[in-house]
Amino acid sequence: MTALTISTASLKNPPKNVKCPSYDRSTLTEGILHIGVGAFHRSHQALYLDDLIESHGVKDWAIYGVGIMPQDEAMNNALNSQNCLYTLIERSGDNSSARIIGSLTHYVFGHRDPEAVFAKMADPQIKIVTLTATEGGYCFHQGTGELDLTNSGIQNDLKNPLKPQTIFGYLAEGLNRRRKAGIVPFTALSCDNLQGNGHVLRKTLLAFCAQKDKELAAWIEKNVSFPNCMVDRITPATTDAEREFVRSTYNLDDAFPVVSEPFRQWVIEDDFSNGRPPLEKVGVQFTSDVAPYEKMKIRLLNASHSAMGYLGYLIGYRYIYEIAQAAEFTDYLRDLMDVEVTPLVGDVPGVNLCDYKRTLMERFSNAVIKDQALRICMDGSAKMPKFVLPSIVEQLERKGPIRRLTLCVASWMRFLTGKDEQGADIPLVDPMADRLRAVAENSGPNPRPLLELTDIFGDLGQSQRFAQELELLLKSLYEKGARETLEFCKKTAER
Ligand code: CS2
Repeated sequence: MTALTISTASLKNPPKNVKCPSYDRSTLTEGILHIGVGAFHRSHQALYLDDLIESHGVKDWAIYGVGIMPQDEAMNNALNSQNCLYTLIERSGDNSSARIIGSLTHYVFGHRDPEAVFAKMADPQIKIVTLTATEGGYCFHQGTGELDLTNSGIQNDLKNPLKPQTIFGYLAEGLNRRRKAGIVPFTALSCDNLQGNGHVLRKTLLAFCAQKDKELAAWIEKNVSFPNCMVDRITPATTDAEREFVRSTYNLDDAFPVVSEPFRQWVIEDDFSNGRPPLEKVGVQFTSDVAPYEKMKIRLLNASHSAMGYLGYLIGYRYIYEIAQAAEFTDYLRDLMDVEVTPLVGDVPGVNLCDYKRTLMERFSNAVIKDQALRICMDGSAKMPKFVLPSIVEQLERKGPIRRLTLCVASWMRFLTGKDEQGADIPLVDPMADRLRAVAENSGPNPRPLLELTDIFGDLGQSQRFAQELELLLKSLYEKGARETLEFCKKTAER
């Protein structure tokens, strides 16, 4: 049987086992503009909005999607050939469910057509701009927390405001047009894995705007709200295997489906200066303080991911579920979370941390979503300072245990040489890849030259205790290999 191509027309006669929007998409208006329509946005935020439209008839919060990176071309082609519809598959064990999401109603490739993005940002109907720009997209210096004005994207955006490359150029131009036209600004909501993501966005955007127009910066400071939020859903990158799964299981021909785990969570600070969708109706938690939730998620989930990714890859695993299920990782991951991270997390309202960690291990072990170790290992220069290093800093302050967290950093440093233990190439995906590889290759088991990169390590490189731990573990990774170093760590780390 020929597979059905996804489009508005095919929604009229969809496969029986696929849930489709029952609402008329032509009656929706777009209240949200989202920058960074990748797998995560499509498995998370777009689903919440789809639920809201489907179950509560809310029609004025459809999403206008934007891609600003050159590599978003494939998403642009796929979505625009499918009327912005796509299949979301949730998988766990033998269960799989498919749903076509209708809440994304436009997709524009800002990299080619920035003017369309500015015009939409200036449209009073847009009340919120949401962002998934990745951890590295905020271009701030780890040591100081200040916007990195030497970043080439930032420099471009200051010189060429109408041809921006970063979120800052787009937000500044869009907000400036609203200001000049006397339109209330939109709320700017970061949906990235950064602690205090709203605070970070506010600080970096104000610093960017102050470089070009002090009045604009002052107007934004006074009028724009930047809520913090915690987002969670493990969503692997789409590969041909997922396309094939959708075709063979659901008889759908989708150029860019997305596969995720069933779990999802979104906790948002209720601070929207220009209205918001009633997302509490579909399971979003609104609170006055997101900080405990963010800290729990980033320090436990994301850091454990990094700890599994680099070390697991060096040992030879390629998928996160293989690592989470491997007996050699069980005690390491448990103690990393229980001994080195949990004491820093504190109380999280309504959450039992033991249950939370147990659920994390079940989620990591999900074998059917096939989350790639290499997805986790991407962009380590941006993730390490957000997920792992802050816990080491806090443990050093309280003279607590750091060996398991330090092993994560050491395995990242070993990974950065771009060669695994058998001498095979490791594909390094990181904006700083060339620089990091060069330093890692030259310095080998000596971590000090990498530690001197203050844009990643801040002041942490000056801690003798941390440097010595790192030396010990990195030397062992080079001399004895990843598997033996993991055993050594398990045996010797403080409890
Ligand atoms: C992962 C996250 O990229 C990473 O390193 O830890 O993408 C993770 O899967 C999500 O934050 C889960 O919500």
